[in-house]
Amino acid sequence: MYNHMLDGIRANDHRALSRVITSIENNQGLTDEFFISVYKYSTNAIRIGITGPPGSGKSTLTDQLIKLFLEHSKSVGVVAVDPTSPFTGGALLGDRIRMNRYIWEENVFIRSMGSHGDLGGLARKTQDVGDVLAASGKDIIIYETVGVGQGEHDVAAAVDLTIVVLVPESGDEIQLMKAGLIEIADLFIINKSDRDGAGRLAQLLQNILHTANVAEQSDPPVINTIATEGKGLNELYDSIEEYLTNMRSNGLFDANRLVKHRARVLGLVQEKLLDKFWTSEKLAVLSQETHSIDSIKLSPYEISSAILKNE
Ligand SMILES: Nc1nc2c(ncn2[C@@H]2O[C@H](COP(=O)(O)OP(=O)(O)OP(=O)(O)O)[C@@H](O)[C@H]2O)c(=O)[nH]1
Ligand SMILES: [Mg+2]
Repeated sequence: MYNHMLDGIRANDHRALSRVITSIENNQGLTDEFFISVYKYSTNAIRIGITGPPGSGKSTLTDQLIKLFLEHSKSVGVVAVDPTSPFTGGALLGDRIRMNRYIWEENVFIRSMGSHGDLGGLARKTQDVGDVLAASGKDIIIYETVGVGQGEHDVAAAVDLTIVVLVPESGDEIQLMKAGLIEIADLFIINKSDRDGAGRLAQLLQNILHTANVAEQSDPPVINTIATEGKGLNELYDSIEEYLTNMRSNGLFDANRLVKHRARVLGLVQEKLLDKFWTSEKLAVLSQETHSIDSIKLSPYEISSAILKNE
């Protein structure tokens, strides 16, 4: 059965890809053996994360980037991850509107994934989906995710290059620092630069980045774009290429991948242990010990000890 699925993936059969991704989303009986066989073919793809506030233009930018990658004879897989949405399968409305022109294009595959209320598993699933798309031969995998909370960190942990999208309204220095996006960005975009304040924000950001840069590496580039008009997109494309070339030549590309690889293994081990641990008996103890408001008189330490006593 896995050979059949793997053949479909390797043949870039988009229906097969859809089916496999749905199985991953629903945790439907895919074994380690399957993921191991997919992984073998997945390491050549470059993974790019695009994150930023809701409505900042991530999908419009992704759409424009797809066009540029195609022009450079590169195939693209897109995973639009929305941790706040329970909807999955096919595209979310906004993405569908902007990206459906690629629906018959065999070198582009776009898929949205929601959380299913299961945030923990989402990070793993998006990585698995990335592997599947990579194994289908896509040169570039783009993860689009809303930067609200954990999602952007999960994406940053899974990619070779993280792009943070801001808009002129993204605010002052304190807001930018608080948003926690500074640390994860390899490259900044100030989109909607047709609006007031884009130049000012770019300047402010460059100052912050320069001050924060203690490692004496070059500061992350800040690029102004108007995604709806395609403006600044060539510059963005060139910056992506340049970033990857530099990372490769100074060895950081591989070092970065290795760190992330290790983190992925760690996460997987934790998830497997947890899955194994929470047997129905233990879940029964948990619900027994926490079934009424009186339960809060018992210390969490006491209850957890009771659950862990035979470990
Ligand atoms: N004025 C202006 N509008 C833009 C620009 N880029 C995108 N938009 C518009 O901004 C709106 C949101 O764009 P999206 O690409 O859906 O933004 P997003 O970040 O993917 O949104 P979510 O996925 O919902 O978080 C759309 O109406 C776009 O047409 C821009 O450069 N200038
Ligand atoms: Mg979007």
